[in-house]
Amino acid sequence: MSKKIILDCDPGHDDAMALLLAHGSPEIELLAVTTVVGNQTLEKVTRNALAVARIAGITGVPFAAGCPRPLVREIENAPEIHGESGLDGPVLPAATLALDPRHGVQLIIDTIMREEPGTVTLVPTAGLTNIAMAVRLEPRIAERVREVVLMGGAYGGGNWSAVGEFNIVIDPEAAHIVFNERWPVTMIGLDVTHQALATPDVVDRIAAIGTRPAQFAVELLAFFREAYRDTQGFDDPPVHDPCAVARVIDPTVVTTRRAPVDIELTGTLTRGMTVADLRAPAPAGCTTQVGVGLDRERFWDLVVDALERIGDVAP
Ligand code: PIR
Ligand code: CA
Repeated sequence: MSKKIILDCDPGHDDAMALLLAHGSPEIELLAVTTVVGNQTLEKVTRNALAVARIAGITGVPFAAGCPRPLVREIENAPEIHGESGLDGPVLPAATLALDPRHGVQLIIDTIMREEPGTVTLVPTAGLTNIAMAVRLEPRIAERVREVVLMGGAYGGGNWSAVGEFNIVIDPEAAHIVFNERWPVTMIGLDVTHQALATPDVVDRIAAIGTRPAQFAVELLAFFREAYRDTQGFDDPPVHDPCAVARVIDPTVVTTRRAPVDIELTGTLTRGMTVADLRAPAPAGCTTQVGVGLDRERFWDLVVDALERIGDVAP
């Protein structure tokens, strides 16, 4: 049985890879795609999402724009990682899909309330503004979603501060809402995604597929490699967001531990830290899990397989 997901994203090179993985995976039924301010402005990430849809040949899936700024904080984007467009590198085609007229938050709510309870998984790969807004506007979604599997956070060191990960730091209040809801949350943080390195052999495998969408992925990874080398000192770029999708496709790809997680809102050095209490055992009723390990081989097999299944898409 395939798993129904809503992808909430801010493309973003790795968000684009997550969209390709979701679209190309037979285990996933992509119900909706929503965008949120993050790596770039809402306008830019939304345009990028629609461009990726065209490149991947995604049709019949509603795309909607969500929140243009975080709940409390000022807007923070990441142009040093994703460029001025949010998806620098490949040439992006004009959109062919029309945006859904609904607000992204409304699309999330409508989709969850329409489907059978317990069947929809929320997959946020950006700041959690839309998800927090959705559960405040329609609290019943907290019991209705199957789970939230998000890319964000870290327990072993950050990328936007010493201990903070970008998706949480840019809207910690939204993250606080999401992590303290009744729904099950699986946090796929940097501890996992820094193991998902697009090494040259991985890029070669993708290039060998020889299709336009695969070539697009190669171009994304080439830009991401340079950005990560120049700004973060990484030899190979970590492809964060597809790790959350991979966890939904096959839970064994990411090993997790059940542990309480809360969000630091007031620290001077630690604001936006995902404080995970990994002292075993987790208390009864703990609703949060934290990703601790990645089956790299299986992960990249899933990505390559998805791109092969997407095949060639007419321009
Ligand atoms: C990646 C991101 C932001 C900043 C850096 N340095 C690297 C984006 C990715 O799209 C991913 O969702 C998450 N935020 C990783 O922190
Ligand atoms: Ca992202």
